[in-house]
Amino acid sequence: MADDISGLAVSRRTVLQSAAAAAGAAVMATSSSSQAAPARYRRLNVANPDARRFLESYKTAIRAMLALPPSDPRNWYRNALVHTVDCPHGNWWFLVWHRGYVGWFEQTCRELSGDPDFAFPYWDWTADPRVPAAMYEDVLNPSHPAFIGAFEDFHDQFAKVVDKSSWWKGGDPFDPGSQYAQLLNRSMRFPADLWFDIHADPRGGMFFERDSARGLTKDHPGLDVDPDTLRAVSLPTVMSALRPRDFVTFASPKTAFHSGLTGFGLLEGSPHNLVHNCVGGAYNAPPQPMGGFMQSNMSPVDPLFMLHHSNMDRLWDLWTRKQQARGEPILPEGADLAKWQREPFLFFMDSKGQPVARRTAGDYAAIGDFAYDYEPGSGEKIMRPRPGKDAPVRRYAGDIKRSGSGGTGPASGAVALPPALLQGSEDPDAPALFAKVTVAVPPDAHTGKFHVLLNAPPGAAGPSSPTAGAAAVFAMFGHHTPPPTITFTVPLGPQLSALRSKNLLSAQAPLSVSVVVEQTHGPHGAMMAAAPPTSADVVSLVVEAH
Ligand SMILES: [Cu+2]
Repeated sequence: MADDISGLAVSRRTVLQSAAAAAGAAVMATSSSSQAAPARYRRLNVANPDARRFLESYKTAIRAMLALPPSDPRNWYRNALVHTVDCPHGNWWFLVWHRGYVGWFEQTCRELSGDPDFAFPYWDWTADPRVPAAMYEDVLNPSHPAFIGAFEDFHDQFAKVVDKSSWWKGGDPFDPGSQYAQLLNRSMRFPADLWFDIHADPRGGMFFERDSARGLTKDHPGLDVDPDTLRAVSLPTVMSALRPRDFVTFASPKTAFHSGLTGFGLLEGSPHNLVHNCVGGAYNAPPQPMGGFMQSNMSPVDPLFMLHHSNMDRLWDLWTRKQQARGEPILPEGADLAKWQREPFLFFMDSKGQPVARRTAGDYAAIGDFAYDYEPGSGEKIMRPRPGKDAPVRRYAGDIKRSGSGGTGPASGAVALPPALLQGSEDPDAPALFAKVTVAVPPDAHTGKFHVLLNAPPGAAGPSSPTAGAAAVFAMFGHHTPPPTITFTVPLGPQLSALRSKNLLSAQAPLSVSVVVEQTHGPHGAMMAAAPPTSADVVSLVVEAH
């Protein structure tokens, strides 16, 4: 088992584990995502002095994993490769897959650090939008010499183990329960495809040399290098992201498989993606390094990944507790629930280097026997009591006003809303408005930013920066085949108040929504030659009052 990359071997032991997990599931169903019983482990804010002990344990675990041979599934880079071949982004399995991934990895750190209480600290980027200073210490910094310094060395060390791997062997290509079928879904037909994606893809690779392993450096650790990222992590954005009242709007849109990308909820598409790209150096200006693992599908090579994703998981747990407190659904509903629950997750490995027995999305819907909870952090005020029950979510379909180029302003959609919704209200319990905007993705927009504008003035897609007046900014993340269209969930409330205060909003006129694409980078972090922002075709528009 330790000799190849395998998740397929079903031993008597894993069968027994499955039976135990099934028995445990009945018990787990009574405890919520947010731990009805006291948790055994606590994920602390990294700024809490008590988190120091866990950072030291994390260092011990990282050193141990870097020292394990490539044949051991718990090797540091082997773990990152699990993310490379199986991570979902831009769909409704994003949160639940990463909960499983970080949860198993935390157990491995507990095992290899010898710290029986180990739990990941989380990086609350809303409270402190800088890479935590401790993450530049020792092996918490991916530029430390204990990490592999160049792609050639990485390839030399791991080519054999990838070649021998069972990932591509013996699976039924038509059975989604086989690893082989999962890999084919993402066009990884054989090991050479993986190596192409990691290194040879002219659109950008995933491996970064030691000197540019992290784009934000000790001297420049701030997310404020990019004002859009700073806004994406701000409290108003996080509070908006917690407002949706159904799982799919809060998370990201439905897809058929977890390798598919269709669009982004606010939490994933804005703070999650922009923090990845920003820490990965994608928004740096020379001479700061433009490279960095965090912008790629090998992002778990940077130890900061686990702190970023613990914060994402914290916000999911917070949203879940809010939903429970109000008697609202915490998971997909109706026929969607079974579809979401049975999606196979086949690549996770446990703290002994064995394939895990919990192999579906539904196994990670609750924190369950990972048994951690969170020290409270930013966004907690969403838990304030609310009088009465909320009205049902209302939907308003928009028209496509002008699609395609040729006009003076950007292509847009328009939606007529009841004046009461546009007039604004001081009531904090007034419905939160979200637009679900679907745009045709320009072929070169893979690394760009998407600015969603309300009532954009003519010329908003011109050469000047489109950032002022955007309702939200989204970015793509990682390496996924760009789909023909992509849907963003955009909060309207804050931008409507801004327009109202400038007398730029009529409660009677339809609201126009448009999307401007700002190209930021070419391959491998090379700066694009000042490409002017372009307008993206809006192909559908719905506004929802949550
Ligand atoms: Cu991520």
